[in-house]
Amino acid sequence: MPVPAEAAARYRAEGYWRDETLGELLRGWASAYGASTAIVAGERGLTYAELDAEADDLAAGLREIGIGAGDRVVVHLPNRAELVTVLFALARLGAVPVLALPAHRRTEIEHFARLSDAVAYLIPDVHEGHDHRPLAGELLAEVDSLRHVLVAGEPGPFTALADLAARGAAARARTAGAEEPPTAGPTAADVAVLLISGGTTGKPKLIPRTHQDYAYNARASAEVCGLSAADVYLAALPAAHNFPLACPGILGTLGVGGTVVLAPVPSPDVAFGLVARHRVTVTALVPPLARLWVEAAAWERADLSSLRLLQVGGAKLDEELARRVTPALGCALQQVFGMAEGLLNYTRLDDPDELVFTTQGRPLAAADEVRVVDSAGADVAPGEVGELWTRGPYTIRGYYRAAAHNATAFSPDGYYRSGDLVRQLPTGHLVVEGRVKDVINRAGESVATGELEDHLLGHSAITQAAVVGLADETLGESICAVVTLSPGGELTLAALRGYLVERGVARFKLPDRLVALDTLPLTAVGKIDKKELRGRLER
Ligand code: OOB
Repeated sequence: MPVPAEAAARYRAEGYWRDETLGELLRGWASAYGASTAIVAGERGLTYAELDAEADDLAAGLREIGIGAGDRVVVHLPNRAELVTVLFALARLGAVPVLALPAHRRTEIEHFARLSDAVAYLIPDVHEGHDHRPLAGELLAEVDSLRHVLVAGEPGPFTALADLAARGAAARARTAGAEEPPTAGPTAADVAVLLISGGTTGKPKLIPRTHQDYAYNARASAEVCGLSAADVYLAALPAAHNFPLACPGILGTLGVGGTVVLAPVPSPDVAFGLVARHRVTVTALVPPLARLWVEAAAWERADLSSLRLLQVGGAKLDEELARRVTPALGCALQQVFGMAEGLLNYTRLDDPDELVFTTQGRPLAAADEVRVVDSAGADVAPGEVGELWTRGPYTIRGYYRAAAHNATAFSPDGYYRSGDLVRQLPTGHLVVEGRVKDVINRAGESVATGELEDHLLGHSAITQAAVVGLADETLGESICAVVTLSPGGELTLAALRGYLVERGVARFKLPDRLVALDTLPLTAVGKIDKKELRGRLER
């Protein structure tokens, strides 16, 4: 689904799109910052020059086994150096990674491999106690397009990435001095990565991001965060996700000559040590993790003094938690409301505190077009709640191989219908109010779950809240409040309803059921997983 020629010409003329690919960009960074440390993973450190050379070796090795321009490769790696080297190697070949998340399992991986006709599947040997090789063997036998399983670590019956890189290095040595083979690399308009949609319904979609749009995404995000060569970015979230990868994340940090530290897991017990050891200045978290960090900072003895910025996004950050970030962690807070489909909203470093605490930021680019519309697709009055529609220089015009879905997910004039309910302030900042599909229809009345969740979080005994609609014979849907409670906290349904009435919440919005859990289920990137909750409670 290409961007119409007129808009494309404008994005080029206005400097959003440059004639650059991720592979070429790394070449430039290596010549500018060659001896600086680009990546730290465990005990391993890679300079920019080493990263550049390793990407070349791997690209040559991949080429040796027949992987080339346009081929899709399902990349299923945790936060290890190989994830970064492979991304650049594939970029140089014009091959396209499908960026699966570590928590994905057979259902998702098989779907990605079949949908993309992937030729290779790239896995770690064992990660977090899970051996990835048996499933890889099954998929290799079952998915027709798959020809290779490549392993970061012990390969078992498959091919080790390290061997492939060595083979590539040897091939490169053989041809050194000879004329560079006239391999046609990708162009800036080609697809660089296929990201996974965070969609809450149906099977995950693949999101084609081009070299030029993704390069802009990372570069502009780095600018908004004031990133420089002095910054050390901790990739705590799974690095295959858009947020830690390019908002500004890994790519944005490398673009300014900074250092990326890859955390194997995002929990404070591991991550705090990395912050102290590597003098981390910036990181990004989803709200449930931000809560853990804020709480852990009170009792973990770790030197977090290097941190200057914590980005929080991926799901709504409640105001009360937002206000605790700076006192607890000693760094500034930035809210990020983004989507793999493109549009990114950031609170700015010089925004007044109130905007940082109570909004999810404003669009990154002047060329981002944002509409807030009602169910008929008409603009709502300024400040009213409606669905966010957007198009712009780094927002897709269609999902990959999804013609039927695209017909409804995008407007005829190319706006992405995000499904997010928002209101926009006069400053341009957006406040996320929930999801269109997350409205419960109880006995004919509409109840926005986001609004109710905000009220629940105002209760002193409640630490986390998710409101879900459950199928109900008489009501159509009933309202179920699922919460976690603060230590020693107690709550009954009657007391909760009384509290909500006192806050002026209409009676038809009161929960029919209250469920207190020790922990809420999380998605692959760590957001509260309502789909899973609903399934569990309806069983
Ligand atoms: C990020 O990307 P995805 O693709 O995993 O999820 C996108 C969806 C949005 O449509 C929205 O429903 C929700 O996640 N979301 C937020 C939010 N940030 C994302 N909802 C409320 N407040 C926020 N701050 O999640 C993502 C991509 C790039 C940067 C940051 C997050």
